[in-house]
Amino acid sequence: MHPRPAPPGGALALSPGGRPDGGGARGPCWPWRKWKQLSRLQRMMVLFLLVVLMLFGLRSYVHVADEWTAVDSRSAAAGQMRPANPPVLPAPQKAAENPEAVAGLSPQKPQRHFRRGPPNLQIRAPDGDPQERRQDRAQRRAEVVGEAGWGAEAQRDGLRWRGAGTKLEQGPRHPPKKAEFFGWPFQQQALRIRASRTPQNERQKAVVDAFLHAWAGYRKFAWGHDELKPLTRSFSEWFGLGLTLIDALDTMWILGLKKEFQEARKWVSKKLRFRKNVDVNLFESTIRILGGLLSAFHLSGDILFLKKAEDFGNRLMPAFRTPSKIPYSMVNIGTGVAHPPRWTSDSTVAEVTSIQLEFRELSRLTGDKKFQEAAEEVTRRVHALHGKLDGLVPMFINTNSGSFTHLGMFTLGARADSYYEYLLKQWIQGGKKERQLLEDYLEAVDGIRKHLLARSEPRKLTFVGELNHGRFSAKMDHLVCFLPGTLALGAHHGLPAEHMELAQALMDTCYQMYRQMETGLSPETAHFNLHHTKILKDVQVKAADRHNLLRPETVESLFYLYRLTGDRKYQDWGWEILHSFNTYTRVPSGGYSSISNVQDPRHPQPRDKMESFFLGETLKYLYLLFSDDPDLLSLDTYVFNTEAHPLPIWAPS
Ligand code: DMJ
Repeated sequence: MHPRPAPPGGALALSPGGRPDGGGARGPCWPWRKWKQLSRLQRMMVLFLLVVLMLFGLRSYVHVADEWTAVDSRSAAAGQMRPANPPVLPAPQKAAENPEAVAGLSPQKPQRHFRRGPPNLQIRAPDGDPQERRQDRAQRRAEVVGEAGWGAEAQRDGLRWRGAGTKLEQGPRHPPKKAEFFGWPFQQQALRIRASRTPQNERQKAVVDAFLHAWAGYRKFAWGHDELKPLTRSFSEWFGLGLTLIDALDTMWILGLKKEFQEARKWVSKKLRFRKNVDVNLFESTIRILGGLLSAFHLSGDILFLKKAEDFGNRLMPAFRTPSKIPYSMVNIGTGVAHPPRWTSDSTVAEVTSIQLEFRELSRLTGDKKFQEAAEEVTRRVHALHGKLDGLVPMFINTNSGSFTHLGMFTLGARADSYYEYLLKQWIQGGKKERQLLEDYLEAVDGIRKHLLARSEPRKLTFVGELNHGRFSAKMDHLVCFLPGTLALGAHHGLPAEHMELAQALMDTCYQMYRQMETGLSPETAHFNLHHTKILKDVQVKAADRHNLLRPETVESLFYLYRLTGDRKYQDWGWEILHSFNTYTRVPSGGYSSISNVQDPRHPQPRDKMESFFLGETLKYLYLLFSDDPDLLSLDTYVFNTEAHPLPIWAPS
């Protein structure tokens, strides 16, 4: 039987229960007859319902299609170990060795260094959530039809929060920036770190095991929160931004934990939102969140991380709006209101001088100079200040006057430590051209030698003490144990050989801070014995300093010392330390916990907290320490920020 012709107006297609070909169980005319029997109101309602259903259908189709595209590109991206922009590029054959060359970035093709022309539309961001991809597509369309720059920027400004309050920041507008931002990072020659493809030795596998154990606890009990509380199987919030997850992203990539990385990446894409009424500490959030996102971007090549970094960087900028240009410690990333801590108008010197690597890199990647300018202005001002002692800086700086406060107190520990680290590392990052940074660093190392070094009894360990208005104190924070690594790194980059000698002497001391404790774990602060006696050990501990927070500085320095000397004793020391972490801080249900007493192996008193830097730094440096591959994050290609996030060294121009 031939179907009857469809009634005019295509009503069949809208008829509930009918088939588009006009057929049906009760004969072709049945639905039409029924339709005609309906009142006008009933027909309107049916039509309305159908339209609503169609709209829903269309929406879910678009969503599912987006998800599938994302899954596809994600699995493709998963095999790609591609830092987006390593300026010190490896020999091309290295990339060629890798069969998973990125489309359009074939190692055979000539290198395209720092090309800043119009974006190459063939090169797509590897991934992103559907909304972000739609924004990208809109941006690219605008560029194709010649709307890039002013038009596209205006369009994006509407989407993007910039700076204080709800007001959009009216910064200088530079039309070419967006083209650079979207185009150039993907046009670089591919350098892949071969982490997940390099066979792991037994010690590295033990680190991976430790990481997975820590991650399992975080995943089960603290997913998306700042820190795991492994004993109570809960979490604590500091900024409420998934701190541990972000800090751990690049560690997962380096350890070859692709599945875990992808799951975390999905959280960043779907859940991480910075439009939040929350105060963050400028320094801590810069080194952990901004540094973590930038490094994840470089290693994975996934633009999602760069976009998040740019968004976050913009939200930190109000911190620099102070009378002195020395930033406040705290900034609300939702309201854009920045302020010093409640009890003072000071910031610490380490805080304001250890954000430069990240802000400079953010400017380089986005083409937006404001980040770099704000951070470097701080460097310039601190450089010119009075109150230093042979290159050593006091611990506090006032955000109104821009001057040092609490003069006469000098330490390489808390509140000043990474000032010294970032002098050297910025100099390396910038291609060793910024002389002022180098001079300040060299002067400071001389200042350390002159004023802060001493030797303990009975083992004559060289340590870095503190100076308080001319009085020397034989006190050294575990934090100071970053120094051997930094000194060794400087020597590797051409600074005097004595720096390496001092690095080795201090490395012994930091190891002894672990070795001389009953648990094999260092206290937070050591007091060195200066008296000739055989009864006392070199390392003395006060009751208030007996805790261990799973800090990284010693294993960080062990990594540098092994990488740069090849002496295996450093690996063995790190292996002992990992063993102690596993014995005294590992919580069976998942995670590791800081402890309150490193001198009591029977009751180390777990504190119920796993700091984000245990995954971001401690385990990463242990893994790198046990690697015998100098190309795994080569020290000639990358510089690690103070939270162990590798950033590329810029090519010399
Ligand atoms: C980390 O956040 C960084 O290493 C910082 O430089 C010092 N404090 C912790 C680790 O101890």
